[in-house]
Amino acid sequence: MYRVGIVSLFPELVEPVARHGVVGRARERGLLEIEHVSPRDFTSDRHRTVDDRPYGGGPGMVLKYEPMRDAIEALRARMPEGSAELVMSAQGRIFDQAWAVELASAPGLLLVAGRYEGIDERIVENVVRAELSLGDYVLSGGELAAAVVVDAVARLLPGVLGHEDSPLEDSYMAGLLDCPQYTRPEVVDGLAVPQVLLGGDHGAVRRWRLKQALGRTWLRRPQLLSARGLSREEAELLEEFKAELAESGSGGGVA
Ligand code: 9D3
Repeated sequence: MYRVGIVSLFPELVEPVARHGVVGRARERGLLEIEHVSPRDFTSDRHRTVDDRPYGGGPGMVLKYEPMRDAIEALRARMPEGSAELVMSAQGRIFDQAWAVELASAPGLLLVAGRYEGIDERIVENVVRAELSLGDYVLSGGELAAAVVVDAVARLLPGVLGHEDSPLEDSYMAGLLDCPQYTRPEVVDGLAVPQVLLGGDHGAVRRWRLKQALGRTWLRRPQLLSARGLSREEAELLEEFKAELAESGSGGGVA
């Protein structure tokens, strides 16, 4: 059983992800457990104060150290030994699939989500040292980031996805953008499904999909291709893609 613990003032922002879809099913099947702890429950004053004004002045409020520390330590005591611990923060290392795989191999995952202008920096210095960012844009808190990480990690846990859920995620497509997909009808608004997908030649379908995945990755995210490298077959398929693109004379639908 993989354990996720989330420290946050707004568990209701994470809960929908925990209730529905792949993550919800994993919980129902006992493969995953998610627990929320609020720093509000670790205050001692009458107003249950979790935030205060920033030293040095400026707008907004900062989450106080002690309620945050005590919430993290209470949760940590219930997490499996060796669990990963991360503060959600735009100052962190940017999340990617390789990191999701690494997190899924730990026994559990403790995530700290902040609000307002941020968390007292001494939490990062002294309690949970690693920070994770989703990317270079501004959210209004860490809860949605925590939900993204939980979703990405949960689907990697053993037994969570049946093979039927991932027929196009065979390892040969790893590190590439997805190929285009189609379902019925065969023609709609004058647009036909590529002919190769209609015949029963599984080898031809596999090569077409791999070629499209390589071509789209080359067009849209070339740095993914240089990071991954290409097999001989892949290099040939990509050359075919480029030749067909030149022949069709268009940009290939790059957004
Ligand atoms: C530039 C923003 N800051 C101005 C001094 C204020 C601020 C904005 C947003 C402080 C905290 C936040 C909350 N963001 C997160 O908690 C967060 C986040 C993000 O904003 N972007 C990408 N990944 C993440 S992970 C957590």
